[in-house]
Amino acid sequence: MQKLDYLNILESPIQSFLISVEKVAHVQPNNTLEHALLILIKSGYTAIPVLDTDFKLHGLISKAQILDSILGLERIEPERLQTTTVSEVMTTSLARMKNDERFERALSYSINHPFICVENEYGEFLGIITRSKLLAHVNGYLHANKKTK
Ligand code: 2BA
Repeated sequence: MQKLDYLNILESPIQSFLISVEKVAHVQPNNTLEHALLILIKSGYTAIPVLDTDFKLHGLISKAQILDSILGLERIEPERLQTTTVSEVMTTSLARMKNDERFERALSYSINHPFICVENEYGEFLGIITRSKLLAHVNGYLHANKKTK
C-alpha cells in the first residue's frame, strides 16, 4: 500500500508545476551582457533562460557568469558589458525535460538545479519548473499521507 502511494507521486505529470513562458524572465543570445544584467537585477533571479525569437532554448545566463566575464587582470572592466553578447558567456549545460515526462525525473534534476526548462515535442520552450514548487508538492503529499495513516 505504502509502495503504491510513493509510485503515484513519482509518476505524476509535470504540467501542473509549469511556470509558463510568458511569466519567465529571459534574454536572447544576441543581447548584450549589459541588457542581461539589467533583466537579472530587475527580476531578482540568479540565473534565467536564454531563448531565441522562435522560443528555442539556447542556454542559461547568470549574474555570476556576467561578473566573471568582466574581470580583468587588475580591475573590473565594465566596458565589456556593451561589447560582449549573452551567447559568448552563457552555459549550455542545463536541466531540460519534455512536457510529457514524469515527476520522478524532475525531482532528480532538482537536486542539482534550482529550475528545469521544459520543452514540447518540437523543441519549443514552454516554461520552467522550480525546485521550490516540486518540494512544496512533496511536502504537501507527505503531510497528507501522514494524516491518513
Ligand atoms: P534564484 O534566482 O536563485 O532564486 C532562488 C529563490 O529566491 C527563488 O526560488 C525564489 O524563492 C526567491 N526569489 C528570487 N528572486 C525573486 C523575486 N524577484 N521575487 C520573488 N522571489 C524571488 P524559485 O522561485 O523556486 O526559483 C528557482 C530558480 O528558478 C530561481 O533561482 C531562478 O533562477 C529561476 N526562476 C524562477 N522563476 C523565474 C522566472 N519567472 N523567470 C526566470 N527565472 C525564474
